[in-house]
Amino acid sequence: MLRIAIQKSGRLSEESIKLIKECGIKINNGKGKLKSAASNFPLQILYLRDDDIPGYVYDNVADIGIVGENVYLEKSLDVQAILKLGFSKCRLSLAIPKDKSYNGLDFFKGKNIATSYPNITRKYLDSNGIEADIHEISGSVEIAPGIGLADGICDIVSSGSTLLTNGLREVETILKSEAVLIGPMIFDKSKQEILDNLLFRIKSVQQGRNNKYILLNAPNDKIPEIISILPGMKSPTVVPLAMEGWSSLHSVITEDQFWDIISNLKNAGAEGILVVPIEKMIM
Ligand code: PRT
Ligand code: ZN
Repeated sequence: MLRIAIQKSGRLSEESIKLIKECGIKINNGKGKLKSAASNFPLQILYLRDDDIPGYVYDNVADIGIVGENVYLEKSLDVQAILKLGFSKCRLSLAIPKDKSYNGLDFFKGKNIATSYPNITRKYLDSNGIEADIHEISGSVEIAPGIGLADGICDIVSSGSTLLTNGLREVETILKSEAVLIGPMIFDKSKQEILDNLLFRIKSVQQGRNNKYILLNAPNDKIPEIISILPGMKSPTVVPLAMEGWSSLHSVITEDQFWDIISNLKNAGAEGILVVPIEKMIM
């Protein structure tokens, strides 16, 4: 049995549960539950506050966990980041009142910075040779400059609208963060086997999310040109259509690639282009 700790409720919880379910693992995640067991995979899920997850993994209360890199790095415990998960993306940034002029990091010399991330902030300032006072506060960091508690803040930014409504502007990005799967430095053999199976499933889901199945029709004489436009992968499947002289081409491309090549495909004579999501992809 492998125990995974995920956030009980918040910005990580929905995507964490979705990922587990997309791995084909059946869980009953009723409201208010503290833990649940999967019915078709040796996995137990513990629902916790995100800040506690690295500590629980370190103490072996949970075997693995899902947290933001920001929390993982702030706790700086002896646990490892096993895999980036691609959701709950955000950044940790320094921000100052928008009417203050900013001429680089020297601005912060001898200033007060309010943050819930004192360790990451301190490390960043130290590595840049800036001495500043760090005020650790646990929430509503963005109001600190407005009430005279600090000259600037270091906080999580996503859209930037929280900064804007509090009269602040982002001046430095310290860290780009996304959800990560964390675990201990060393696993038991039996746990490692379950983890390997889980990682195989997660990677198949991730590959599926990043790729699309593309189908298109083309006159046979256009096929070589169309194949030259379709990026990467092995050669596409070419299936004859009922209509004489026409074929259907099937291939796999990443979503970004699709938007880059769509007009080239059309110009080369492709018609009836379908782009279909892939549920899982095993490389
Ligand atoms: O209760 P618990 O302790 O479990 O949850 P929490 O309240 O500490 O965390 P939660 O759910 O807010 O965030 C969990 C994780 O999501 C964070 O550790 C980040 O890795 C990630 N994440 C992604 C964010 C954001 N986006 C985000 N926008 N975490 C926080 N915010 C906050 C930020 O603190 C600020 O107040 O949203 C505000 C900024 O958002 P914008 O869009 O206005 O810029
Ligand atoms: Zn938290």
